[in-house]
Amino acid sequence: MSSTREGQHPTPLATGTSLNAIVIGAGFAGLYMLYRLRKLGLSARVFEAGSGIGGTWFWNRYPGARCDIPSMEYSYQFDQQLEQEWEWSERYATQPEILDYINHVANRFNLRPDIELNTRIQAAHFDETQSRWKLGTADGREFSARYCIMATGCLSSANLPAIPGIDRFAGESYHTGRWPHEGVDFSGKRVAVIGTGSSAIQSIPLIADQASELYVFQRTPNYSVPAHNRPLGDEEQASFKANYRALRELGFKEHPFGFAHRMRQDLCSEATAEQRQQRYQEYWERGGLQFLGAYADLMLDKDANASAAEFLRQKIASQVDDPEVAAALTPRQVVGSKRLCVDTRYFATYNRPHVHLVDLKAAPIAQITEDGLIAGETVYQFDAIVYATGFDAMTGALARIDIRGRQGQKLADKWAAGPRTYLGLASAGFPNLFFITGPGSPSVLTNMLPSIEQHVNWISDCIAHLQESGKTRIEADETAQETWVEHVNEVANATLFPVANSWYLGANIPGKPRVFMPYIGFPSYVEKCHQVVANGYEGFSLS
Ligand code: NA7
Repeated sequence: MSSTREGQHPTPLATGTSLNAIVIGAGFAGLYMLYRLRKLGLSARVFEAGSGIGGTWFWNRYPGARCDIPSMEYSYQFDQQLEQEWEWSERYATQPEILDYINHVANRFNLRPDIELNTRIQAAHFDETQSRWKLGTADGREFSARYCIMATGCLSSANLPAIPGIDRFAGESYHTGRWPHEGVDFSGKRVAVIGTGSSAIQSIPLIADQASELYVFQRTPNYSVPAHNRPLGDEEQASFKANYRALRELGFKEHPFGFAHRMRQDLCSEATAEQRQQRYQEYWERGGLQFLGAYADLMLDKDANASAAEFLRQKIASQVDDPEVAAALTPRQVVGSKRLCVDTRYFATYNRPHVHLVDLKAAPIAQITEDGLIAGETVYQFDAIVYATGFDAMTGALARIDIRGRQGQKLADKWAAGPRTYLGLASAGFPNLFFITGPGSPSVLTNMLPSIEQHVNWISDCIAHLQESGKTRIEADETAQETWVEHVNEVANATLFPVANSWYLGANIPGKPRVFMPYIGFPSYVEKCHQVVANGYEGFSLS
């Protein structure tokens, strides 16, 4: 289903305008936040740096870009009619289809008139005397608002590595997260892809279909399970829709990562070798991220995880013809400690004669040159470079804004040793500032859509409460925040998630403090948020 009606975005807001709320970012989070603020009867505007809405799905247009969460679950649930009327075409939706859906939502709820595009907010300062946020745009305008809500996304600040000579390359350069809207034709070209995370794994088979030669520069190999993507049948879709309420509920109440199914409870540590093999094979055939749910202890028990890792390593060996290439593609880290990838034809692509894997472990990239790069002693030449080098995750987009709270304290200074939030929603010293899926909340370790909706619901209920009770300020308490940060770490350290150099820890960005950022366990998190409200906004000060 496609939505073609274009709504009208507003003309630039006049400098000096005062509003009830300002939202930064027009992805899934910003759109729903605006919807809820309007329901409260508040004046609000969303500012978006891009020339269109969609956030992550506006920017990530590389070949093969798809969601790794099944389409039927990766959608809003706040409006049951919307939920019923939208039809997804495939098990895993493509980027264009998801963007189409976002545009449909914006039109359906007439959200565009309050979304200003092409506008980057570069400063947000709290005015203590008035209890209001003063926001400044890159084009020099200033506005004020009682509430400032960051809907800036977890994977929105592209990471271009600081490789010497990076500006010298005379050919075409692309980052997967900043892909040209008109697309790129690699036909007959020699192409380099740097990186082998999810974006690379999705795009490499398609780039290989066009390129005359493809060089993949790999620093760390990743595990990947097949997507087994397919068209969604009418019956399958109808049956999911008929059970939407109950299925969504499972995500909130039972599944640790917010998925719409029951998590298995049986343990790998209690299974025989034969049973494990059978179970992994069954999950391999189902495909997708749910592989990590084959047993309840895969992310808790090292030996259990090792058996799943071994299964996946064997699968790489069975897909790749050249044993040396297969060995180089074989990961050694704990499965799931770096995000598990979901692919279509990825490993088999290395069987094509024009696709070459370059293992950077042995010889890192020394420099980019005018027509290629040098890794170790070897000189490579190509016409285009694709940087599939990921993002400054979870805090990168916030760090680009000059955020100052009470007494002029900079958020960047406060978070210098790692982000400090209460529930991932707020930070002490920064009243009336909310983060949607901020660090310290389940966010990237869940299906993002229910996580976003849960946060937006919490924030709007909180604002409604402040309005009704005549209060003008809410601020997280330092002690509640520190206890929460400690708890986030404790929970993570009881699992195998923090053991690799992943972007969950900021380890992909040189100099970024190594702190595990997402909170593990969606249902317990949701319950905690309920309790906080039930106990009169426990851990917050309202005035
Ligand atoms: P990822 O998963 O962060 O992957 C980035 C890849 O780029 C990864 O293989 C990195 O290797 C590699 N990388 C980063 N910097 C360099 C340098 N300097 N040299 C060589 N290789 C480098 O980003 P994606 O965009 O693929 O996926 C992000 C998320 O989006 C994904 O998890 C899904 O949730 C959707 P490393 O592993 O750091 O050694």
